[in-house]
Amino acid sequence: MERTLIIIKPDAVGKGATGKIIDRFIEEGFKIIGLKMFKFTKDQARKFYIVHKDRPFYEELVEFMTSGPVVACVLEGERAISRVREIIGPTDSEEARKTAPNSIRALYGTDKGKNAIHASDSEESANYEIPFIFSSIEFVE
Ligand code: IDP
Ligand code: MG
Repeated sequence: MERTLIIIKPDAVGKGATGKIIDRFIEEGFKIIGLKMFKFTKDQARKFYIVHKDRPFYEELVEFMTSGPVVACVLEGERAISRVREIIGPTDSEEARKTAPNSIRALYGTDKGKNAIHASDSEESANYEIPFIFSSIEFVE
């Protein structure tokens, strides 16, 4: 069993897609073991995305991720990290609509920045991201 973090981003929360996205992961067989809504501060968003600090889109990403509330879930399942990445689709929502039309980014994303959802991309990132957002008493098991 593996754990991974997803964050439903401000664009998707704002358009009312939170329930549909969570339901998709339930239908795909994942167990939700942590769930919360919150709003990132700029400092928190910068730290969460610290691996991207030298990328040209870093400040745009921080602005976007702090523009409204987000909903984070810890999902548990076999090969959860890679399976969830598959379900969310490629980073660019337009590309997702061409190559993975049933992916979450194809269905709810707008472009490469406003792409509806974050998911941990490796065991290393899950191990950084899950305790960044959740403390141990917030898990249901
Ligand atoms: P990922 O979310 O598919 O793992 P990353 O390359 O890790 O994609 O980028 C993190 C996030 O930064 C993306 O989900 C997206 O919101 C944003 N981002 C990535 N590339 C661009 C870009 O070229 N312009 C604007 N925002 C971007
Ligand atoms: Mg990434």
